[in-house]
Amino acid sequence: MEVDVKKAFLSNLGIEESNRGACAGTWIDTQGEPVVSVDPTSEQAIASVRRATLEEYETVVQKADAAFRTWRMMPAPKRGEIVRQLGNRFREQKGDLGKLISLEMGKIRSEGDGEVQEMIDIADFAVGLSRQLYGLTMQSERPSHRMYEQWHPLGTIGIITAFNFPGAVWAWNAMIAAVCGDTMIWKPSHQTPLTAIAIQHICNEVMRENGVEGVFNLCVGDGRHVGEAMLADRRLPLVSATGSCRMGRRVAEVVAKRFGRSILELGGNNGIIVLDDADLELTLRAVLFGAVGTAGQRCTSTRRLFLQRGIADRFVERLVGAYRSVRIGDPLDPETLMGPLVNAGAIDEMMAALERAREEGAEIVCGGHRIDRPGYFVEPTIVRSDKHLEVAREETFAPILYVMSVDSVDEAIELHNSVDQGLSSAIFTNNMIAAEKFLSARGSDCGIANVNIGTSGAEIGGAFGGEKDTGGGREAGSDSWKLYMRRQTNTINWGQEMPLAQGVQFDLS
Ligand code: UN1
Repeated sequence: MEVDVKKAFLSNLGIEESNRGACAGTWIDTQGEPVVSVDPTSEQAIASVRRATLEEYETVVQKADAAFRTWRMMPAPKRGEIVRQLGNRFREQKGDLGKLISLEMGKIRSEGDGEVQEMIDIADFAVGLSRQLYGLTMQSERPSHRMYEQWHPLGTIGIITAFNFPGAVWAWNAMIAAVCGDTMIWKPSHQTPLTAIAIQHICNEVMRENGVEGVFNLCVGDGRHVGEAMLADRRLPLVSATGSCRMGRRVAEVVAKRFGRSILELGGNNGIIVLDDADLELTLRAVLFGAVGTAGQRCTSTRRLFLQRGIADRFVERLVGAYRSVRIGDPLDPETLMGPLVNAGAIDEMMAALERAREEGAEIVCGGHRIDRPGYFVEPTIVRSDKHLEVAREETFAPILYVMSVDSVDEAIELHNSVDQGLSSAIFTNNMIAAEKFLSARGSDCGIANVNIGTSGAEIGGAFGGEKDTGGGREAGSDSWKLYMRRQTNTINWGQEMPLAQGVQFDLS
């Protein structure tokens, strides 16, 4: 983008050359170390943000906590109405926000727009949900007693997000938390603070129009300071965090110590099983999107491929052909299918993983190099080996696909489940028995298991998250909302007696 055009585009989204990094109703003049957001395509600085200090964080929590006291008393459908307006604003700004995400994070335009669509979708979902925060009624064992449960707002929620979905994952949490009556503090990734600033401006506008303040709050800060403060802060009854397993372990530990609740969406190591009878056209497209889409930087990216022997060589050959025709380049160019990695460190990690694969005796079938041009570009890479590589047990946030051959669906499931992570999984087959086996209790051990659909690109309607080291959290659709509220069981005696449960007698005289 031309410098002037870029400046105008950013300023339209409320982004200046230097930005304040915290907002609680109004923007706070943050005094922390500035963080520079770098365009991974050009390696040029886009703009900078001043991080919040611990004192500024304190101001944000106090405001959020004060706002909770009123927000929780607003009827949920009224909160839903405000979320509806927010969703509409995302609709209006979809193009610009999508472009900003592409610029700052490096995903291609269509995926940037798709991410904003995911924000719109979850807003719509939350609007409907605002009239459906249902509790159950139960049959009391005591005469003239009524028993039921209701759901109350929980408090101020901490939302910690990663660079790869700089808008959607916040929205999954924020839209649901908002209709549930919670206020929130968002700590975005230091790689993508500008997307957060733009979104915060939109929230501010909508909230101002509704005469409400302090529901959506922002705190760009250091993990070691602001992040740690959030984890230890008893005023945040729930911390929802997306990131690495290492980071999640720390979140779980510190939050649990104070009996807080956490929602963890951590690393994935997602596999696709392809059986001999699969529709290979369909499979090819799904594997390509899963492994190369977002340059392999989704939690749900396909990292491992288990091919039944009958089709293995043929499929790899076709996959290599497809990999070679992937257009790599500027994510804002509509012709591009794969943009850059997020930073130079990501390239180093990718190269280190490939080195380990070679040491373990694997073959790099295609790709494997950094591309010699400005920006953090790499070739999408296929690694083939006879056994399950040790390096393939770890999540490397890069477009590396480890391919293994298997004899049967049982062997494939066993290998598939042998890693520590458990986010997303898929099988490609037209054999109903194999598919059902994969979905059964002895099948995939992941939070998401698909048939003839790849591992990435889940819709918001389902609960999103995974098992084992993925952290066990669930966000977005289904009944994930329950984690953002507190449950209260109520029993009402409308009779003149005081019978005790379990038939206990406790009378004077
Ligand atoms: C993530 O990578 O953290 O299912 C989220 C998907 C997207 C969300 C990914 N809807 O790939």
